Amino acid sequence: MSVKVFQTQEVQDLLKAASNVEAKNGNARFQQIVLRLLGDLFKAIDDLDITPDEVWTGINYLNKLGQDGEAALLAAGLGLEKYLDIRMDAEDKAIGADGGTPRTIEGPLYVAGAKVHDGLVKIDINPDEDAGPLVIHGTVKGADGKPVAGAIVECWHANSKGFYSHFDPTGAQSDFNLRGAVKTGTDGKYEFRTLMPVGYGCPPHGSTQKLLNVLGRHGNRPAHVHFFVSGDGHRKLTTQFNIEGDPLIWDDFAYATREELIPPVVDKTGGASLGLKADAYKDIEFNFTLTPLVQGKDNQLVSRLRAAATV
Ligand code: MBD
Ligand code: FE
Repeated sequence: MSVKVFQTQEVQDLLKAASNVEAKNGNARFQQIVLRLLGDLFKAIDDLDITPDEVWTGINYLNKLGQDGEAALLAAGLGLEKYLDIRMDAEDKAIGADGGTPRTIEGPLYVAGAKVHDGLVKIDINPDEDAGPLVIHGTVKGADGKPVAGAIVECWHANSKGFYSHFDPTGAQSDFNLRGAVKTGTDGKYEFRTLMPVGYGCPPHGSTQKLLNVLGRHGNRPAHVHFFVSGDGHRKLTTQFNIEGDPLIWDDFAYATREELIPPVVDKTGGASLGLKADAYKDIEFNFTLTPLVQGKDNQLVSRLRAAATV
């Protein structure tokens, strides 16, 4: 179709009516956003001459995406979650709130409710033949470089199949396997004794992978470990590190890799005395630098639906 209708009065009136922007009732912010997003969609349909068949393909896709419970996974895969980070980074820079450990996306697989241990916890509950022992440790510091006492470090990661507990399609993992939380003492130190993760892959027959296939993209992440780090007077940090040497390190389908978040992996011995499953183990030291509250507030706290469980 070569005709364009977007700018017509009829279509502009339709957008105003559908979003109800001129009404006294309803949520004004919501109306504004719906007007804009719906308008952008209408305009794209006009500009690109998106056919009715294509529109219905999209509508049906959304139904399937929700059925699969993959909307947040798709948000990561389409770079939307990364985009929110880019915006927060820019805001931090503009107000001088930068300088801490870089943030990177949370992803959709956090589970709230892990028991908080003092300083150190072993988080591998289930045996995993294909995973070797890994110790992750470091210090939580403030912007002044001093240790933060009473900081909470939460960590979660995948097993040797790339599956996370609570979301494992094989049902093989116990609740909170490879998930944990520790509270730092006056030295600011934390430690997780665990097993080496492998990168995650999107469910091969899910809606996210289906869309990625059409785009000619893969749906895999390099091996990584997620963290939330919080402490009194500091903003809560959401970050991850990648496991050095993973071939996908700069080819993450969720775009979470950052130069500063690839710590060295060091070979060590003495694991037996630490209660690890082998004497030889991998050691990763990763220190966190938190940033202070902005005018007394945590301006980077993100509210989103999260899974939760009890221990
Ligand atoms: C993950 O483990 C993850 O971290 C992200 C961002 C998306 C899917 C799975
Ligand atoms: Fe992850």
